[in-house]
Amino acid sequence: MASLPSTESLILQLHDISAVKFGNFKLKSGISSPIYIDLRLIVSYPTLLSQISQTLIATVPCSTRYDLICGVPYTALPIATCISTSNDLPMLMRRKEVKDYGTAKAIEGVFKPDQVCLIIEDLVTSGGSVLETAAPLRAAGLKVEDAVVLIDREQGGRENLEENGIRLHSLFRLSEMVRVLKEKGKVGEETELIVLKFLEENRKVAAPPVVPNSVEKVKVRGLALEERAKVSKNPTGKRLFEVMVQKQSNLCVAADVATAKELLDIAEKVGPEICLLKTHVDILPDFTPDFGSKLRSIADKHNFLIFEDRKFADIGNTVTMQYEGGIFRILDWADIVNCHIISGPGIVDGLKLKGLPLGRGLLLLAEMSSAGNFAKGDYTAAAVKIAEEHSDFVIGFISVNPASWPGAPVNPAFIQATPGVKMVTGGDALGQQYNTPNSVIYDRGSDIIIVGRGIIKAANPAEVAHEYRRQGWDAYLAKCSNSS
Ligand code: 5BU
Repeated sequence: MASLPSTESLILQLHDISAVKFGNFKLKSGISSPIYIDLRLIVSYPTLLSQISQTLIATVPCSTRYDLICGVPYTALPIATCISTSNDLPMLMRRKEVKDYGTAKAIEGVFKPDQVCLIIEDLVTSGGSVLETAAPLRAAGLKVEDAVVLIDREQGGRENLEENGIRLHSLFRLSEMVRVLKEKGKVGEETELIVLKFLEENRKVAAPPVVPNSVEKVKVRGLALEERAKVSKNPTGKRLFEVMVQKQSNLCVAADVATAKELLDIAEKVGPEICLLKTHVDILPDFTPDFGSKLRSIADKHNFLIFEDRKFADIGNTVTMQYEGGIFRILDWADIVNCHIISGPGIVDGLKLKGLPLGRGLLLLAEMSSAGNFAKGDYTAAAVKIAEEHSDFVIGFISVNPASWPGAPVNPAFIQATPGVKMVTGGDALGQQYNTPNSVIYDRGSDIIIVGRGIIKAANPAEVAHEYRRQGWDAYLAKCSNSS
């Protein structure tokens, strides 16, 4: 293979074909820039295109693992194609506009979930375009850990991508490009200083949030969470939808820790990442009457709701007492509780008697995650019927595969929350069964992932919660951006 050209030679060639322009330009990110780089031109110079492609892929450290590549549309598509054909590397294509006919895929090409995809980009400013491409790839189950770019404009893209779990590798940086052009007499000192000053003053350009409707013309499958907040008849149900939107989170952490002290500690750590915290208050040996108010103040600080996974199962009269009284006084501090429907609709009447005046909400156990459970078929259908009859108090369901229910999706006012979630599928020794965030939200039609041990047993729960939140939310966005 011919030896690779130097960075300097590539910079000079780009200048020669007028791909580098100086003046006053408005960038996609909204800022005005004294330098503009138009890499679309390189398709007219096949030798340069090929040189750039080969040098670009050689920039990725050997230790980086990837199975596939995907170019950010459109400019990087020919670069990715060149890399693909010259290195026999399979490629994927991300559609900017998702088709509303045929197979309606956001990603074209063959892949398996958990394969690693390297993103190829021509130029990075805020990193927004790379994130727009990473979101549907991740939502499809692929891993995206690295991106390689020809030119890093040094305006916060590297940091924005890092925050989203993507390492950026660049062939060269904008300041380096200008320095070379100045050294070779292609631009004057004044121009160099203007560009360097501009870079200094614009070190951090925020990446626009990846909201499919704002970046692409797409059809929404079902109603978006904002709309569902409007149709929920219960104040807690409404609030839960609103918090999800505000925090861009569909993550509920199951805080099954050994003590109340640890629970408050984990709530504080994962608080910024979650829309909901789930408790089993009866496992806490150091429970004290002020537990509820302590947890409430953390919930208010981080804007999440509290769900006591009490699984009431008795007759209506008994559950009123269990809900309100005893040592735990759940009604005082839990926004949401849940119940089995094994005892019939009277259980909902009982809980509603106490909960509705305080604006609380109830989830019905329509399905369970454990192997061999009996909550299926007619039982699940009965839960939906009871929910419809009490839609002022019932806010939704504990479910596992609501997309498979007859007549799915059910009334959009109802929220679906799913336990048994981990980064990898599998189970535990006692019958728990796990699915991934993407399969729960995207394939199985749920709204909220409930994650316990996947987060609380991690060395750094806050970091891991961040990753679950990202994957869960990406899957929701991908679901929105696919037509039905
Ligand atoms: P895990 O550590 O992610 O397996 O914890 C799951 C949590 O969800 C745990 O608190 C269970 O009690 C809870 N759960 C569940 O796993 N499966 C169900 O069907 C229901 C609740 Br309902």
